[in-house]
Amino acid sequence: MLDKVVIANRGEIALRVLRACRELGIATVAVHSEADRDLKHVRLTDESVCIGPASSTESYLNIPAIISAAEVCDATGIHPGYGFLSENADFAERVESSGFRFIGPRPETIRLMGDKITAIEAMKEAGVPTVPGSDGPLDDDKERTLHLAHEIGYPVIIKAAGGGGGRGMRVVHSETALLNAISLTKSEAAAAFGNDTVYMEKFLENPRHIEFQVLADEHGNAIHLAERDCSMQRRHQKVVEEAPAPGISPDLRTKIGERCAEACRRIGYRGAGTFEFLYENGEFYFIEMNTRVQVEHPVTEMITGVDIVKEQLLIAAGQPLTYHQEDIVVRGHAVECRINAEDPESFMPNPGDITRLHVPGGPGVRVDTHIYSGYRVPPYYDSMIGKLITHGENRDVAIARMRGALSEMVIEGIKTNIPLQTDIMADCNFAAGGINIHYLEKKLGL
Ligand code: MV4
Repeated sequence: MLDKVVIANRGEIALRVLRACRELGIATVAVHSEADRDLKHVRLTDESVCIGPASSTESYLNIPAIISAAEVCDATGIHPGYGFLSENADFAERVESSGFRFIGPRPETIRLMGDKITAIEAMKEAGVPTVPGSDGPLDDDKERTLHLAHEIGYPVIIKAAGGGGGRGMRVVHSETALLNAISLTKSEAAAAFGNDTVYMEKFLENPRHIEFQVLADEHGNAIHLAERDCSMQRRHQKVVEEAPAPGISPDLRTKIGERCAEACRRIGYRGAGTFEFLYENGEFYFIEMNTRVQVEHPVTEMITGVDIVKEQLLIAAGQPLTYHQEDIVVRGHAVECRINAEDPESFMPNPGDITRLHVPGGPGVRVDTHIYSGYRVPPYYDSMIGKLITHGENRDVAIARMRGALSEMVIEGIKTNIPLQTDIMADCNFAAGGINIHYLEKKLGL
């Protein structure tokens, strides 16, 4: 049913999707930009099509070019990876109306989750705990808005319905600043997302970012694969992720995980998905759902043994889930360090030629990367060039293996954030577990 898949992405995730396809005997079509002819997956794929110039808008975001490539190659499905068109409901719709399977949720589901207000509403109805807030859009009634903020209690946060991932939000600490903050957020949202709808939530001051992985098939089955802690971030860019989240009891994991799985059944979710929560004082608060495979999916794969990308392909092919909830057991602990081609001090991207490369190995070490010795990192795309993932029987072992892996890794010719990651792995507060979303920026003195 899925015999040939177009990989509508680049870099490490394109290679990850190619490997999953190969394992399932699915042929692959790499669609790539003019700047990406030398990508590793382009060399390994069955077929490839150049879909446009280096600029993402003309290649990886070029919907007609990607669909044409699928037609020319007689593909059956399209895997969007993460970023680019992965959460674009219009793309998913055009893929499916052109007769291909979109390897992800139904377009209506992507649209439902793309609007943060409808997403929260759907989750609240399904029994997923949410942040106290406006329960819908803010209207023009200033008195009512002021009253609402008073009821919720300051500080509050104003968020754009069309935002997400840290875009289009503003914290308000007092009544005097509220109405002005709302108008500013509305005009920014109108310009950025073409939608000036905003909502209000209680602002949580020192939360952790914990997310639950789910899988759902077209036959009404849904399971959760426990949670990841992604609190180690800078400017909304995750730097280190781990699974499971330190200090979350098996009972709480089951309780929240089951709520997420039940929500998937209720909305008829299809594919892999992530429920993002803020976690503070022992409570989970849903904020957003991601309808794609995420960068940090490997830490979940390492602790559960489930191949998430393979499951995405099987689900898209109409098969029932390979696993029941009782098959899912958390084994040990996994940590992921994102490796970026960037200046470790300024965080500025640092593309260029990789003149020498040595990758780490040994027990519990996984390297997800598309780079090779002689590869030139182009300047046009995200600076992430790979991920180092370690697994161990407990968190200390996973971290010790990550320290070893980072020390073995040699990347010459470009600057990378390996020194920063080495620093984080030596940090005693990280070692203790449970740092919050502000920790890294404070540590870096921002
Ligand atoms: C919040 C919050 C505090 N309280 N919502 C930022 C990204 C977007 N996904 C939601 N974000 C936040 N929403 C309430 N009610 C703090 C953040 C936030 C954050 C969340 C996750 C990871 C990193 C973050 C960094 C700054 C702010």
